[in-house]
Amino acid sequence: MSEQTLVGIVMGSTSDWEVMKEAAQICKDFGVSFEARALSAHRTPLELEQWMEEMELRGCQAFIAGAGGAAHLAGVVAAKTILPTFGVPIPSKYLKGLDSLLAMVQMPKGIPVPTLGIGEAGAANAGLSVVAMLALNDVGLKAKLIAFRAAQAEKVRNAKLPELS
Ligand code: RP5
Repeated sequence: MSEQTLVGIVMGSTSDWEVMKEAAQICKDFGVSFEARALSAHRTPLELEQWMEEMELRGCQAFIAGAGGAAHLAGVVAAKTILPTFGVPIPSKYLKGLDSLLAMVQMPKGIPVPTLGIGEAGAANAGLSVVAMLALNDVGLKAKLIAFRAAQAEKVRNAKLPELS
């Protein structure tokens, strides 16, 4: 069997990659194996299902799904698996991602989609949420997450505000 791939990152379109690459970058930085694909709930529903099945066979532990507009992708992914599925609302052309956010976060009771903020910060935080989840059973990953937090705190402590002119 091929090596385990812990995280499946899926987005509705290649146009979502600029945002979703933030989630992939977090996985990469923490040494968490992932596969990222552009697969749509409405354009390629069969391929989405096949990929998800394959990911589960490869030992996937969580999905991150990003989509824009009537962003049903995360809900569809969550419906097809019991693995945790995190949603990332992608900024949309006319409603700036508010449509994507509401479509994801307002899932009816029973099939949750823990939803992050709109855009890059949401994508990065989805990655960090998955890292935190995996760190529950991985001491090495836990240490990396603690170090990441400490480095962030140190940056704030050392920050200097600009002088007044
Ligand atoms: C959604 O429609 C995608 O997630 C993307 O955010 C949006 C626009 O897709 P493209 O027209 O750029 O392919 O399905």
